[in-house]
Amino acid sequence: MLRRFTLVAVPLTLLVPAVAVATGNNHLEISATPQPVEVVPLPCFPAGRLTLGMTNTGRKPTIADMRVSGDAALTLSRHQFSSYLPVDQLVKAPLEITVPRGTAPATHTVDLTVGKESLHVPVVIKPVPARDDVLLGEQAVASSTNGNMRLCGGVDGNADSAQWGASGWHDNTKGVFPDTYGVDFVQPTTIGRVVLQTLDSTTYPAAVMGIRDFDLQVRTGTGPWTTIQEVRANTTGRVTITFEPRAVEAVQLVIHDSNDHGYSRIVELEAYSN
Ligand SMILES: [Ca+2]
Repeated sequence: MLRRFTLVAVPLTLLVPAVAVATGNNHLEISATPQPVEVVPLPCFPAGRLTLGMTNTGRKPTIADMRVSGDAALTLSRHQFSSYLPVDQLVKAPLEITVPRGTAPATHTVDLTVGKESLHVPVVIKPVPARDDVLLGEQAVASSTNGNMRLCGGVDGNADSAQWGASGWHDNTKGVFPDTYGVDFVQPTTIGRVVLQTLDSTTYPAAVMGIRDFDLQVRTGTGPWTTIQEVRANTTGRVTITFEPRAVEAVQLVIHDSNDHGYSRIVELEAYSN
């Protein structure tokens, strides 16, 4: 009798699980923005970016597992999005979508599934855009890349020093030079002007944090690098170098020092035919 009485005395709240696993319930909303999402088939062009969302419209917190799948043409940065879901609160996660160079323009689909709920998001593969800046989106090559930065950050089309953290590049060998950063073209490309935007913001002016000493080099075929120009004691944010246009297969900066003698910081490297 005593034992039975003890069981009855357990507070009712402890018998109800605080968290239930969602298995195809009707109290969950899946969302994704934007729709459609657009993707450009270049190796360093900014990826198509979807924000995935789950909202628990039930009366109790829950845990949900979203399965993320897509057509074979698409490379997805994640295949699952699992989260604890409080009631009536949108929980979000990013999904980056890329496709290989040469992928034909078409509309594909990313499928988001939670239990029996699913959402089919259109993914539009765009033609490669006409570009004045022939480095934009092309394959960047660097001697090293700091773990907080992106290799592609220097050729992603964003030259705004204020967005340096999300859209710039620097090496991973603090205080050790030279560092190199450039692009390998897939076919000979004519350039006659190169523009470097080094870090130059109100907080981090070029004279304090920017690249100071560097060489602009180009390569033709498998031949050795040719130095086009040497720049020394630079303190400006934007440096333009013009020269007799020539067809090259690669372009790079060899950076010998920065104004803080730490990292080689590039917000954007651009090249034009004239
Ligand atoms: Ca950039």
